[in-house]
Amino acid sequence: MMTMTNQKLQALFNTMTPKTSALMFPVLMLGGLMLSPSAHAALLNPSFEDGFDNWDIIGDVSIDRGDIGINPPFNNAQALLTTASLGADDSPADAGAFNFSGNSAVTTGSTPELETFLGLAPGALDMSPFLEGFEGSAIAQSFTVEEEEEDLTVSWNFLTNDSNSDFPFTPNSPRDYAFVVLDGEIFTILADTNSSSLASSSTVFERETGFQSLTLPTLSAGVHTIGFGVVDIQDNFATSALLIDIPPSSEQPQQTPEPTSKLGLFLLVTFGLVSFAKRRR
Ligand SMILES: [Ca+2]
Ligand SMILES: [Ca+2]
Ligand SMILES: [Ca+2]
Repeated sequence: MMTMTNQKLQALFNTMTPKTSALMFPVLMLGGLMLSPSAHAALLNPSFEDGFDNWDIIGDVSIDRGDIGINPPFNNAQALLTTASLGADDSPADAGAFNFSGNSAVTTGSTPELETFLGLAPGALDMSPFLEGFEGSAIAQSFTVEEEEEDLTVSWNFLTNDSNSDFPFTPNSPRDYAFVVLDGEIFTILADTNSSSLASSSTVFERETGFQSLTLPTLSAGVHTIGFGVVDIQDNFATSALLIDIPPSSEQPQQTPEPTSKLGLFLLVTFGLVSFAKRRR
């Protein structure tokens, strides 16, 4: 009985195979096209919902889900960067009180770890010979822009325990700051210790700007690299931080099915064509 069934199946398979193969060819071609990598039009994982997937990070960088006391502007996660702490953390707080990742910020200037990560020249983050960068943290991502890509808008919030310089040669000069790097150049300073939008913060930091938006200019088609960072100026003390979040809508507009659903669609099309062929026979 079992043998008969197998023979019947084998006979059925033999009659079907030529036509099935002929049908499979265009379907496989279609499947191959569907399974090819899709064109990524913009930042991947811009909203940090997948942690730092697709991002490069250096220094004290962590995913914050509102634990700092400020909810992420988009969905449930935001990037938190600080200038803590190669040296002592902020007095009188215990060491590490303003470090959220367990990884220390990295050096700038003569040992330009931060500049090198961002494609900047050593010392590029110094404000002046008397207002040098000391340590900081950054995130960066390289991404491809298609011609029809919408402009990228970033939400940021600068938080600080620092104040303007009281150094005799640089009285009242701003110190720590947060910045954007685009394609290896400092594109803009987001905020510094002198920013007029700084107000008292409900977080562990003394002051914050609150979330603000930055829209980047329309980028040419091709590969670009964007970076965000925060740096200690003049000394290692009085931590500053930067929150970054980017709307998930700026993620690739050309949505394609996931591999699993692609496989499901492929099988559906294949079996659909096979049954269609069988009905015709
Ligand atoms: Ca988010
Ligand atoms: Ca520091
Ligand atoms: Ca500082």
